[in-house]
Amino acid sequence: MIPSSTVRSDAQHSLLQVPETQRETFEFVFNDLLLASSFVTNIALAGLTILAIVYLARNVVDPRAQLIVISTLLISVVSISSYTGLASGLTISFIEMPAGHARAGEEVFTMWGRYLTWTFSTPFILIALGMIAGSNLTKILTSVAFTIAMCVTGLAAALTTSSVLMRWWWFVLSSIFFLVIVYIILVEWSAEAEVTGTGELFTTLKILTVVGWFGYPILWFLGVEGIAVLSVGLTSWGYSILDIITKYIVTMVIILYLVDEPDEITAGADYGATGRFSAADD
Ligand code: RET
Repeated sequence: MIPSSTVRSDAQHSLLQVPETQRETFEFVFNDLLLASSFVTNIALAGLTILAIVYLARNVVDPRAQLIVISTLLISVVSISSYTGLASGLTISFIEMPAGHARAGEEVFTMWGRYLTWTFSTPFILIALGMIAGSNLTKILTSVAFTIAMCVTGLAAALTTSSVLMRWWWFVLSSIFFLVIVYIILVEWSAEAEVTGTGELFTTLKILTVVGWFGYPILWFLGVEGIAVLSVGLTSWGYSILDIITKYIVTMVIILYLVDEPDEITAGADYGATGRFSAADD
């Protein structure tokens, strides 16, 4: 008997043809309403989040509070660019899966641009969280370095076509790096936030972040990159929904807290000054 995935693949080959040019990939995306809407919705939400931040935080003057605002802004700046890359067919490819994969030998739709751009967005989430907790540069930069490592090895997992074992080994490596970040958030920053006085806000952010972030490897595992039990459209919507929680909702929770410039967050006009400038000179 011919496995159903092979039949589907043959049908896909003859009916749709596996896209080869960027134009064909672009048309493939926009012929699939579920897939296209998962990209377009996020372009709209990232744009709205940018506008909301600019409007709500327009009166924030403290440089430390501003740094957190800018960090949240950059999450959506990366996101709108990331989803534009996906929607335009630029950061999507059809990749032939190796023997042993559930869709071995098939050209499988891979949204590798997601893994690539998380490399640039997740550091800004962590900078904002670490600063809210009142953590030090060592821990913030450690979390940033590990999230970059996690995303790049996740990208490698998705793009490796030589061996299914090597795909899963990349996945394991990426997951180990992920656990370092989870440890920093749950143990180090949670304790520091209590001392800083941002414990309550941090608890909300921590739950949204840790629960949301665990969804990504689960989706990778269940989606077409992993054991392939979820369709491409569903996987993409899964990531898009997780992005809404871990980026836009987290951002709005942070901004609504920051606009009042509470003492727990601010550090005075000289914060981070690189010259002899001082607020008193004004
Ligand atoms: C991958 C696959 C390999 C194993 C692990 C993963 C984790 C990804 C995470 C992504 C978070 C992304 C966010 C994006 C917001 O812009 C790469 C899926 C552990 C945790 C928050």
